[in-house]
Amino acid sequence: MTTISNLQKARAAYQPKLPKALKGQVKAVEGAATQSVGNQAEIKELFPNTYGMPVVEFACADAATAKAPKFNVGVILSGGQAPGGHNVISGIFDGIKSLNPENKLYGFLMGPGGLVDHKYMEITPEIMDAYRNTGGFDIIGSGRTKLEEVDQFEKGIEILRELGIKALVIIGGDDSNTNACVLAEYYAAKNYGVQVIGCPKTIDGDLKNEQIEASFGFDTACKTYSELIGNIERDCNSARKYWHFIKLMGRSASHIALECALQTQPNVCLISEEVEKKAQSLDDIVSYIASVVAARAAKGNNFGTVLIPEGLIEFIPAIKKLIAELNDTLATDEAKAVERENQIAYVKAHLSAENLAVFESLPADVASQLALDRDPHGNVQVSLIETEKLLSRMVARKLAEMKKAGTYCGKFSAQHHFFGYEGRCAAPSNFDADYCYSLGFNASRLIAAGKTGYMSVIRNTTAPAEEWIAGGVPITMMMNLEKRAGKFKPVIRKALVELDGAPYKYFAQRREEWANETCYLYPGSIQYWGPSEVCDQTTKTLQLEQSK
Ligand code: FBP
Repeated sequence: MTTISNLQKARAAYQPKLPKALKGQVKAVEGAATQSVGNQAEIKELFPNTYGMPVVEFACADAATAKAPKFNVGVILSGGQAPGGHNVISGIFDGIKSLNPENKLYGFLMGPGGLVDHKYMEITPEIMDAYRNTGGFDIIGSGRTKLEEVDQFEKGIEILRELGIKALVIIGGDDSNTNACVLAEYYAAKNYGVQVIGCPKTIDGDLKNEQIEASFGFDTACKTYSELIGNIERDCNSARKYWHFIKLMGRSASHIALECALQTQPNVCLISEEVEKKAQSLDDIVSYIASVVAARAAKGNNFGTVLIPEGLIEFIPAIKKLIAELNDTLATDEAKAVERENQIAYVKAHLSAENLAVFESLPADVASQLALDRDPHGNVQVSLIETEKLLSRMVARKLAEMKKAGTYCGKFSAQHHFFGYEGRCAAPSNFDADYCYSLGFNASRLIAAGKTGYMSVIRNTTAPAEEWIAGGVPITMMMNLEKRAGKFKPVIRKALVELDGAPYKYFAQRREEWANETCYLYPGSIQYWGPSEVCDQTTKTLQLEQSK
């Protein structure tokens, strides 16, 4: 018997808000032809059938249209979990049923691999109702199989045909949406008659650009981490004896760390993009933290909080260079054949003298993580590197030297935390519940309009949901060529924290005060019912970016 909590029961009854334009009949208004953000000639050549398509915006249509002919849709959840995934699916479900109640939605199981291996389930109304407004991806599961080979696409079309599926929606991050575009192009080139639509997911917040204001899940994940950070700040301000080193998920980009800093005002927050810009070394970073610890100690405050973005290590220029050479070294067939226990010796034998020196200067656990497994998209698995412990160890050493030199006279005791998996499956905030449902419902309208190779996009998101703008953006528009696993590949450009952007500037102007004073903010838990200024606020990042 399935039991659910009272909160889940009450939350199941929540009806997510939709933009006005999606509430009745819609018409697609098309803009001008588009171009990719970089390498236009190359991207055009690689995507001859899906390049240059116009941006689409939906508007209310006056005339009611006849019931649409029946069609089926498939959906895939790809990559790391993000709050609101179930609502994207319920948006697609309600969207296609509103076009024709006989339409069916099939979910492919455990990520893109389900399409290739023909593992699927029909999402019935009863199943759908059990997952509305809940966190997690457990309705169909997720996975990181990379869809990039022709035989995978061909295996996919077999099952899509068998199930009468007219369109596939891939819910994923930058890499998964890149693959969605490759699949859309392949099916279009072959005239297979199956459309592919992407949806922008990732707690990391790095899938955003002029067209996409935010990836879903970022809002809830940051609010969840900020609640925990606020609790730790209050504990540390009560006991006054610990420095808390908190690593935050987010892969390469520091959007999550920055947003959490804006919500909680910690004593230190490192921003990887700034470290790279200023060409800081590990020692520079350690010296900065130690100087804040010493300044607070001089006022009798032997406590504090330090936020560390997960990808920090990759942005230290010397380490970035090392990772680039490691990526190329590990991408060869010869390297792939090396036994795991011999891999470190193999890379050491192949590194340049400069990179070998950096490699050998790192603690053994960090060095081996950089040299070992990549995820299926070729990324270093930064969530496995314990930067919070590495930094606190090095700060303790630096403070000991400062004590000897008479420049520090405090006590330093550290606690370590890693907040990542805690936030990825949280029940979606009202913003994510509404945003995700709208993204899914909107995807059903892109399918009905016959679009393929588009990403579902909802804009104007700091306004009330009624005023949100719904439409689609050709995925090729967001692409450029980047080096992956030793080769240049078409990929969606990842959005890193912009140092001339409003969120970073707001933080940079206040961080000195936050370092020296104790100005903690305690955001508390996500609220679902109550005044709109408590329940329906977007992230501070989005508010600052849209200057509201
Ligand atoms: P996506 O990019 O797939 O959304 O994943 C986000 C993320 O949570 C990163 O922040 C983190 O580095 C990574 O997934 C962890 O991956 P895994 O779940 O495979 O451990």
